[in-house]
Amino acid sequence: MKKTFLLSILFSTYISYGTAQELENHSIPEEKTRVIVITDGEADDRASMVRFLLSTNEFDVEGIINSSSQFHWEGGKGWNAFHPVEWIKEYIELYGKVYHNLLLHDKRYPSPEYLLSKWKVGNIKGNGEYEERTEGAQFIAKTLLTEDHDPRPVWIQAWGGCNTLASALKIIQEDYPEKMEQVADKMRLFLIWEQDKAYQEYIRPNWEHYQIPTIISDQFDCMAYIWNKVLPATVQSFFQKEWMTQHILQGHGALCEAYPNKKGAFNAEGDTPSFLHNLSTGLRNMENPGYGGWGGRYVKVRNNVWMDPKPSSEYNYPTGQYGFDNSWSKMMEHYTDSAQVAMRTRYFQPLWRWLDKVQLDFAARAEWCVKDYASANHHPIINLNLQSLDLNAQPGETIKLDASQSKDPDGDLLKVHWWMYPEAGSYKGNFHFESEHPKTAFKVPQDAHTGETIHIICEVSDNGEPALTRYKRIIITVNH
Ligand SMILES: [Ca+2]
Ligand SMILES: [Ca+2]
Repeated sequence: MKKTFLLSILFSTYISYGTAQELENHSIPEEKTRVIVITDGEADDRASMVRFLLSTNEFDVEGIINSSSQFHWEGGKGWNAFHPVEWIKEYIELYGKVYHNLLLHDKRYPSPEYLLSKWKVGNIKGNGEYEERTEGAQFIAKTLLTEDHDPRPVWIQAWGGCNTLASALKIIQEDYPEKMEQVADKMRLFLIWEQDKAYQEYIRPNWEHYQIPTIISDQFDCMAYIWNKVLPATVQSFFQKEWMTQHILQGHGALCEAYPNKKGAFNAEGDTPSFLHNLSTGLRNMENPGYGGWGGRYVKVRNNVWMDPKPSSEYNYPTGQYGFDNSWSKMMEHYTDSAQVAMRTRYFQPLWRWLDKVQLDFAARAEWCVKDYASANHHPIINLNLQSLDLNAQPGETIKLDASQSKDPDGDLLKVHWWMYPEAGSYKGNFHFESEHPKTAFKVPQDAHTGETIHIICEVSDNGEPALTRYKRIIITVNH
């Protein structure tokens, strides 16, 4: 974060910075996302938990619940073995060892005692078992039934099976049928595949008609065990041994040292996209799974259920359970033909396009475990010239865009990158927009039709180490 004259010449497109005093009126947003994690405790869940705990300054954690999955259950043998439930407690205790240092960087980090109070054991005794009223299921039910007048939804992330969630919803249906609609209004679901039969067997027939926003992800898989087969080489460098060892594993305190890795390299974090979706990056993806963000981009396939955009027209959405056995990712995993590999790379792009920034964000949080505020990096704060991020404009109209008043809490130099995200909007004309200037202008394409939307991303990165990025998304609706 040293700012030298030379640096400001080298980074001629960087803009000037604000001091910490100037930033008092630009403090980090207080509103956090309410989340419940349901995990089957696989090694990659334990890796995800390290990153999750380091991200809890942005969440109100309403539950961390052990569950089984089709892969792991209590009593399962070999690959199906179940990791003892106490691993969650152990990771929270490791978080406790770095908690006071994390507070130096964001006072919103929850105490380890608070997190432990949210840890409960759900349905773990079998693959897809959801009849038992376990403590974890009852805890989820109670959280969803509580009338706390909090308008924020509760995002439920299934890192494992849906059985504990199914059990919770069944309790609600049996004991409080009159509350089902109200509970459904409060819920958002992010499923990492359907990792057991419980979604199809119970949740879909009883709850899907309430139009609960539900993402069933397959593109997560590029962050799981196949990352070194399917990610582009430039992105892979952020997952290889050299990078991971330097930025996460060594010298970053007890929690990062316990990160399950593969001989110093990234192993897998298949479940991580479910909470990347809940980070307040500024991408507004929580408003609509079709907008795209750090947790990927999805399309609506039925009711309010969202799945991955098709790799090609030859792929069809599943009618039943979607998971390991019929996953598109698994079909494409072993492609070697160059056209097929290119298709696979495009398929995963909604997720990997952000992953360099995602890894740098992780690295900064790892530094927060051991460094004081002045020695570490913190996210820039984007200030735009606009009253609203939702604009109406006519074809040919010019919209002035200005991010030059953006600030950085560390006084870092900032670099602005504006770009149009065609897949996120409904305008499908052949039009490209990109700019590296803090002040620029966007001219609405002449062939845009009334009602079509155009998404413009303002991406601001600092020159701290590791560099951090935040975003704003402007959505233009075309009118005449
Ligand atoms: Ca898992
Ligand atoms: Ca910074």
